[in-house]
Amino acid sequence: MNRLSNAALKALPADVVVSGYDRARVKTGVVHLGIGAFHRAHQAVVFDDALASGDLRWGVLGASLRSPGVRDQLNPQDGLYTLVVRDGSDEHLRVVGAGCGVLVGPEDPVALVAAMAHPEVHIVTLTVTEKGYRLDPATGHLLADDPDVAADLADIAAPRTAPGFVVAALRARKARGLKPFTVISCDNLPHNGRRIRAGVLAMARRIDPALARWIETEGAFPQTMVDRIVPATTPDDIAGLAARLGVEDRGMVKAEPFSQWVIEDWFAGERPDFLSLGVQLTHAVEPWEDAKLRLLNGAHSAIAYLGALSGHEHVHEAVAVPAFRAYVEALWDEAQTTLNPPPGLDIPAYRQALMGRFSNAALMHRTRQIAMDGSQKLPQRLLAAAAERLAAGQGIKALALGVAAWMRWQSGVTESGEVVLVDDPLAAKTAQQLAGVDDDPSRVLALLGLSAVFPPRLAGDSRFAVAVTDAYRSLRRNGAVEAARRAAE
Ligand code: CS2
Repeated sequence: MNRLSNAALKALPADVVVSGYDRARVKTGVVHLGIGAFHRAHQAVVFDDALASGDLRWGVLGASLRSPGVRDQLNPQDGLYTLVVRDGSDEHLRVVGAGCGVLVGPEDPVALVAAMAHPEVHIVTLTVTEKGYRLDPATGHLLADDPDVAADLADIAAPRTAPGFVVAALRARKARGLKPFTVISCDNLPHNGRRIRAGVLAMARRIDPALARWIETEGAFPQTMVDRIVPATTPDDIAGLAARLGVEDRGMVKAEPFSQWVIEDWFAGERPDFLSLGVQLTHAVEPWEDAKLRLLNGAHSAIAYLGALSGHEHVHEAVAVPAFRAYVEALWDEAQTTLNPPPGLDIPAYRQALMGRFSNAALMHRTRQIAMDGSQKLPQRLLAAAAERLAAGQGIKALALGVAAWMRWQSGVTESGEVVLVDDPLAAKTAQQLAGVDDDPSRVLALLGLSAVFPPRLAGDSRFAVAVTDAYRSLRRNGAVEAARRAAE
């Protein structure tokens, strides 16, 4: 079967939305580092809307910093892919044309740096995950002993890391008398802008202090809050879409209708008219980040571990279980007391909308997908709220069960005895902590010793240890569903 391409657009079914702008006239104004499904279903759609509004400066050159997979999906398709928006029985198809090609960093780092240093590029967006920032989680300092960071410091002309590419490209821009681009981190992390800025400045200082000073004064690294549920594409999704389109699209992404992007109003140069594109600009992103991470993502992670342990494969199936639904509400009751909601965010309405989003049966969002990389997710999703509640003398029954469910998942066995992969950068470390430790309180204690996950102050708080141990015991004795029911009482 032919692949999706410019030539194939004319023959697509009439109900597939294709933007009408002239792709041949689009300029590359954005370079995106880490071109996964989330970027394609979120930021790229906003840039596609900017192009469709007639401002042709915002084409996106994608870059993979690791493997050529996405390049091989998109380049043979002229950069085109379909966004499949699903809600219950509704399906809406749109071909996104903002992509101007994909480069693979490790194959030709010099070409990627040159593309980022082009005068028409004004924005560099990133989704490189927590690990991609190369910062020590405990200190926030650049990981100087990371071999890729060391290689970048030795030869910044051919970088390997995300901060390395930003430094190399900003260095080339400074040498050419250009302004810096704005660096917009779109990773689902608190203070994402500050993190990338810290890594970039630390690296630049080691390479050229004058460059670091220029970045410090001229550069812009806004914080952002990003939100859209984008489950991994499956081979069935690709086959189903091919039957609908009459051509094969290996780069498709599927998502829910909801999408939100809040960006700190801090830019170094040109940008699209974000406000008219539905993007919120603000001077205070943190209240948005906290609300999203602690309500949406906190519940997502807790339900992912509880659901996966008890054999619920998808999020919508898990939240259909009355005990899990009640538990999510109890978790939100706890988490919401730690929030300072931004103007315009109505928490009860937000909670109701979230439950609706989790219940979207057409997304088939796997609990095991969300369970991945838990060591990197727990701190901002569950632990920060738990620490704040304890400091205020409040209980943490529901939050503690979420933490205990993550701990229980680290054993790599579900309640029915199925052996599962613990897909996490710290998996070897957690396995080592648990080796030969049999009784429940000792297993909890062993995991609380992981300082990359649990801040020592929280791990050393006996109220926290007791609450998590009780929840862990309840999970082991009663199973996830009954433990959730009790935690919601
Ligand atoms: C999910 C997120 O996989 C996960 O960890 O919780 O990807 C979630 O779907 C998004 O943050 C929603 O914006």
